[in-house]
Amino acid sequence: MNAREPAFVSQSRSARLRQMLVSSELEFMMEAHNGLSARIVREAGFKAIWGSGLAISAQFGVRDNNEASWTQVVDTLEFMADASDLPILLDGDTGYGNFNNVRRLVRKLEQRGIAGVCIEDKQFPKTNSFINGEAQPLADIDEFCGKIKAGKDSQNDEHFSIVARVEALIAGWGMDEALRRAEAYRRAGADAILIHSKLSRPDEILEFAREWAGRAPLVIVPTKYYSTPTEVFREAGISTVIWANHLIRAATSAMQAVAKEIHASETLVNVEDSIAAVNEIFRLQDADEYSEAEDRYLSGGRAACSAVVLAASRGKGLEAVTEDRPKVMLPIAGKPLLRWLVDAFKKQGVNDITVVGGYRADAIDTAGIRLVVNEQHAQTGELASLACALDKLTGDTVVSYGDLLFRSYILRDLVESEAAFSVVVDSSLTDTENASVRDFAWCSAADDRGLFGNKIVLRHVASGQEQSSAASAAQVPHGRWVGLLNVRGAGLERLQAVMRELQTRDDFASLDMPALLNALIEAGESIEVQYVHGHWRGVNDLDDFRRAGDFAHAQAPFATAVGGATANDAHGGVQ
Ligand code: SPV
Ligand code: MG
Repeated sequence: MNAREPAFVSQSRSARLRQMLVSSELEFMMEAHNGLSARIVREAGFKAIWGSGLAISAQFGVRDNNEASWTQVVDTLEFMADASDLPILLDGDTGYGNFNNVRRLVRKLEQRGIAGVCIEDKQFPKTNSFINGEAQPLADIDEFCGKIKAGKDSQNDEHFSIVARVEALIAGWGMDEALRRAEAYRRAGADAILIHSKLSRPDEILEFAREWAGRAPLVIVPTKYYSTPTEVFREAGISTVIWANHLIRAATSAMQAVAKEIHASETLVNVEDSIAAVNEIFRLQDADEYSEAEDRYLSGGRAACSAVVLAASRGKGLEAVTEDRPKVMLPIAGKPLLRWLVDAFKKQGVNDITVVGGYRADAIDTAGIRLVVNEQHAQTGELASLACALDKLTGDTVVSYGDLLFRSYILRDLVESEAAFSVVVDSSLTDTENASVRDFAWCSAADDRGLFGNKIVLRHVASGQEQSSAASAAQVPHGRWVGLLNVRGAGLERLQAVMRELQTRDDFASLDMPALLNALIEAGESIEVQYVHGHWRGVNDLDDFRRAGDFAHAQAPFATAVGGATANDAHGGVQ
């Protein structure tokens, strides 16, 4: 049966291994020595993995003499079993001790999802069969049969397989001894016999197979007689061929060549195109699954939250201090304004941050952010900057002015809002005579603590010309939009659609963020209002800039203790 047939794949790993051993087809197992190689074996199409003792010890950098402890081997197998759903047949050397060690090994292997173990009739600690094989002492037959019986008696899973490996040909004891041992091991309960040879021709293996005459499945390891056509094994009635060490050898050659080249040339350019891309490593590690799980399980099941920070302006009234940097890079209490904002976002789990720079974008500190540049910043407004970042956004998004400082609860409450659109409005700012205040907001109701918890929506925000003529507005505003907009779920697509429409307008280049809010409202969107009363600052002029330091200090840990009574905000100090 083909490995990809559903009936085969739905079976347990041990059942699949057993089926391979008893099937009348010639089957193949490929060596793996860690999780990554186990994944690679599966992707290549193999149906089972050989957990090679040689390869596992080699990847640890130790000898194939039981220098790695059996628990270290079993831990490695666990990574392999996690990385690949293929059955794994462990090369269990001599069973790491006597019958009792075999019993414990079998139980531990079953617990870790390993399908079977192969044990060889040598003595612990063993040496690889290809290193002076004739000098290697064989196990006493009865003692080895006891190990097989003990292993079979201790397995809980009826399909777990024990393969008995006959080393008589390796040790030079002859064909009769090999056959005698194989028969004894079969009678002791072995599910298959591995007959090993170190000759470069398959003659003794084929003779053994003839004499054996199918009494139990035969497994071979043609490392030395590799030039034998595979058809010969098929015709000889072999059950399973193990390609025993070829991935560790392939990895070794590749690593040697690449290390040598990089050392000699002191550059990576000569190797980059001939080695796996970093993305290929991520793929083999199943990094995408992690990202999906993150969306499902982190942030209370919310999709990853991103932010766009509008930071293109030099800052009107701040020319004296923004010769060599944009407003967002002004130092406030020891760190740039933008860093305060970025840290505030990160604190709320908003890690994907796109900053739209413009004026002196080269001076923006890009650590932990993605910088995009509005090259037309001198001739365009906020929406043109937002448009530069629009295609970078996926999932829930906060759009923010770059010149904000705020108490952390303001952002926390905003990103926790379930509404497709929500904004923060400061109800302490309704004095339209104050020329330095912009973005006045009118809402469905005034801020009234009696209404706490009631849904209030945005009706309009002063935009463009209105910014300077708000004093003459018929109705007193309910507050000021602070420059934070949260877009959630399907809201993002709708915002992008409204943006596309605005982009067709002749005056798009001059539009500000309030124009977008108003366009959303006109398009029938409901924008939920979260009222605050102070607790934030915008940096709009030199006065703001000077006072921002006190506010920022108050946001730092233990600031009130150190900085004294500086926690008041700029707008009346309501705490
Ligand atoms: C192994 O892969 O560790 C084996 C097979 O035991 S061999 O190295 O050929 O003995
Ligand atoms: Mg081995």
